[in-house]
Amino acid sequence: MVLLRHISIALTAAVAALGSALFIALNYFYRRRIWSPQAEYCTIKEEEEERGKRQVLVLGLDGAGKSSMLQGLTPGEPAAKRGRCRPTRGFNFMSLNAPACQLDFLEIGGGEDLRRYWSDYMRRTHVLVYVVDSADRSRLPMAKDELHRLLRVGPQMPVVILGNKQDKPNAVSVSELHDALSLGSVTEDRKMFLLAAQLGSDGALRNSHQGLDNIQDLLLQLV
Ligand SMILES: Nc1nc2c(ncn2[C@@H]2O[C@H](COP(=O)(O)OP(=O)(O)OP(=O)(O)O)[C@@H](O)[C@H]2O)c(=O)[nH]1
Ligand SMILES: [Mg+2]
Repeated sequence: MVLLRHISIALTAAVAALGSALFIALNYFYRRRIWSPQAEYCTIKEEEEERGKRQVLVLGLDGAGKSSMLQGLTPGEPAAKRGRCRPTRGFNFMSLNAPACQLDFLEIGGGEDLRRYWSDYMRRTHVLVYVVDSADRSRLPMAKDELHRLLRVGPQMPVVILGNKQDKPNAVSVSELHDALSLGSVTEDRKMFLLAAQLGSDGALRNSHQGLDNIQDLLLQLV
C-alpha cells in the first residue's frame, strides 16, 4: 500500500515536471515564432535608418523590367551589358550613394513562386517601386491584384509605379494604366506616383518624358 502511494507520488511529480518543461518549451517556441522576427525587423530597420540607409523595394511581375531598371541606375555599368537581364530567381541588390543617404534597392523576382515572399519584405522598406510592363496587356489585371495586395500590407508606404516599356507599340498610356491598375481607388493620403518609363537605346532606364535623375530625385524625397 505504502509502495503504491510512493509510486503514485513519483508519477504525479514526473507528470508535473514534464508539463512544466513542455510549457516552457512551447512558450519559448511561440515567442520566437511570433514576436522575435518582428522585433528583429524593427531593430534592423532602426539601425539602418541611423546609418543613413534607406531601402527601396522593387517589385512587379516577371519580365516587367525590374532588373533592367536597377542596371539602368547603376553608375558605370557598361552600356553593352544593360538591358540584357536574365530572370531573377531570388533577389537582386544594388546600392546607390546619394549625398544625403544611401539608397539600398532590393529586387525580388516576379515569378509566380516568388511573389508569395514579396510582402515579407515590406516591413523593412521605406519606398515601394512597382514596375509594370505597359505592353503586357493580358497580365495587367494580375499586376493590379498583386499591387493592391501589397498596398494592403503597407497602408502608409509611399509607392512609385513605373509604367515601363513605353517604347513598345502596343504599350498602354499612363492614363490607361491608371485605370487598369484601379489607382483611383487608392486613398488620397497615400503618397503615390505613376510614371511612364522605358529603356533607352543605351540600355539606361528613363522616365519617358524626363531623365532618370527625376526618378532618383523623387525616391530621395520619399525615403
Ligand atoms: N522594349 C523594352 N524592353 C525592356 C524594357 N525594360 C526591360 N525590357 C526587357 O524586358 C526583359 C525583362 O526585363 P527584366 O529586367 O529581366 O525583368 P524583371 O522584372 O527583372 O523580371 P524577373 O527578374 O523575372 O522578375 C528583358 O529582355 C529587358 O531587356 C523597356 O523599357 N523596353
Ligand atoms: Mg529581375
